Amino acid sequence: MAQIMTIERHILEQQKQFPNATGSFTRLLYDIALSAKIIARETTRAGLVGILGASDDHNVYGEQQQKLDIFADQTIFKMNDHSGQLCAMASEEHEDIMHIPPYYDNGKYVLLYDPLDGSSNIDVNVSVGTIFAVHRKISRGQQGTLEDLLQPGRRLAASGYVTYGSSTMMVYSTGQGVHGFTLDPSVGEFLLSHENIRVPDKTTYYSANQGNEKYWTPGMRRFTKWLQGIEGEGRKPLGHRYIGSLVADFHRNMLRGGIFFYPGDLQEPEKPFGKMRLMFEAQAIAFLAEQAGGYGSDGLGNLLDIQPHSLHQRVPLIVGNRDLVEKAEQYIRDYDQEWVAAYRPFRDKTLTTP
Ligand code: AHM
Ligand code: MG
Repeated sequence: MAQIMTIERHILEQQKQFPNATGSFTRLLYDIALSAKIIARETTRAGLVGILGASDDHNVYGEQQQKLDIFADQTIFKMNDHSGQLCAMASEEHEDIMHIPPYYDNGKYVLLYDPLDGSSNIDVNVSVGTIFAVHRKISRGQQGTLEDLLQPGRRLAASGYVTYGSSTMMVYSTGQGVHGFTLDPSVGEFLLSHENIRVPDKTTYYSANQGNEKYWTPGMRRFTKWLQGIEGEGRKPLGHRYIGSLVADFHRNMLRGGIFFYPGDLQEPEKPFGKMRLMFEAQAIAFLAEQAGGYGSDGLGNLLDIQPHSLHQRVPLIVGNRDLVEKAEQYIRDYDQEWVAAYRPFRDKTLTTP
């Protein structure tokens, strides 16, 4: 029988490589994994709510019914606010920084998360995910600040995601490769199933909401034709796959090779940056991509080098095999000067805190 490695043991083994590690980081990742199990329990029951659930807004356990994204958001906060590892959190569901309640200890990390990404897919039984990113505290005071949260992706201590699909998987990186764990519901543990994931050289899929093509820039439209083998050197077309759940789309492409993009556009000239959020989606995903041998870009350069200026800042996201992402950058350079001129000021804006 092959050796069974739980996520907890795996994190501990990885931390052994840092002689000064106090175990704080290990506990933090373990608490995130525990939150994921609780969220998975609810997402797998989602379709039953109409049958079992409670017209009076209470579920079968007598608990108040909540929308799943709110439930996921509160679960992650509550699992992590009292552990002593964090000094602040930020969530896609909240406008502002979330401080640790005064009666709990502050720790040396901050956590950013998108509790249930792609949650519109829940009602139709399609995969959703949780995305998380961990930065080290850099400010001096006891409490965490925006300065701690708004660090470039290059400095991430860890990032990862959980995909609630045909099975629940947690995938994370602490900068030592990307590792995937599948939840075995019979024992309630995440078990190592995908060690040291590498993006394969052979590319299989491209993923984008092609319904938006008419809004895309000339460069991105031509790039798409290139992916389809219509434009350029007549390459074999890639298959098109799009779930509309970033975690699931990225996960598939990381395992099979390919590219995901949600580009910026000029549909509304004052919003040239697309849909994805830098701090809750793009940074974490770009970090994982790079750790797996791929690359994440906003079309102008490496997403991990962008200095963030606000929590809900949006960015174009182009991520996957490096050669494909660099090809997209080349098309943008060659054909999208107008868009670049509109987008660059948003990218280069600086943080202004009181
Ligand atoms: P959300 O954070 O509001 O759930 O939106 C993010 C999701 C991603 O998971 C997905 O890649 C994208 O939005 C899909 O957007 P669209 O429906 O425009 O294709
Ligand atoms: Mg989201």
